Amino acid sequence: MKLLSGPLSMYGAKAQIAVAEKGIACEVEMVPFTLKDRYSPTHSDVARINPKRQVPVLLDGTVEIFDSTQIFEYLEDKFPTPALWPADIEARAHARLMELKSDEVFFPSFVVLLQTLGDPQKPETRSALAKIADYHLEMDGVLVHRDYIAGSYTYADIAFICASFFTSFMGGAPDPELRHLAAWRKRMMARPAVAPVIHALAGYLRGNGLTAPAI
Ligand SMILES: N[C@@H](CCC(=O)N[C@@H](CS)C(=O)NCC(=O)O)C(=O)O
Repeated sequence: MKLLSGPLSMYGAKAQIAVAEKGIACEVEMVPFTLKDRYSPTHSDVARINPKRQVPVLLDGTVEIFDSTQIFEYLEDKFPTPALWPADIEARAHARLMELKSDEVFFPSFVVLLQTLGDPQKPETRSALAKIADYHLEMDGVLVHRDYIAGSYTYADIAFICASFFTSFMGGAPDPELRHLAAWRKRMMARPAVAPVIHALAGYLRGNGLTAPAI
């Protein structure tokens, strides 16, 4: 099995953590990426397999798929243990929704910050930071009575630790007073499958003269 990811890819990091949690023998290859030229030139397998020309891409024999959430589903079907979706149908629906919200409700605010370069004078920056802060508050509430977002540890946690690393980098670090969220981040960073992936992202930022968020 081979996973194509990128050294600064939020979605790629999700798939890398999932593969590590499952303990799968999988080669992880970082596609060419620079801050200046981004993903150009596109890796040949990414161009061939993904019409969106994005990472992550997973190759496993005849299976060649893209999109981090599709990869989660494939890994879960092929390697059911340790389970990373809850067994209970309702809890599973909730976990899937929280995974989607991290990618599609929370993370887009990071994209706005990238576009404005976090300029506090721009109303879009202030609006994005406010949305990030609101989401952190919501997640702190979710974590009051549970260790993980959907109860047991799931892909929803993997998605949110990756997304919140990136938003923190652009000035959207969570308020340290949100102690349930802070405890969750500590719990996540204690996981052997999570810490190396997040530290590698931070290392890439530092290696390129950027300040990595404390996490
Ligand atoms: N929904 C996709 C998003 C993938 C994505 O946006 N990948 C980014 C890297 S984090 C990428 O490859 N961007 C290159 C491009 O869009 O040209 C997923 O979950 O995998």
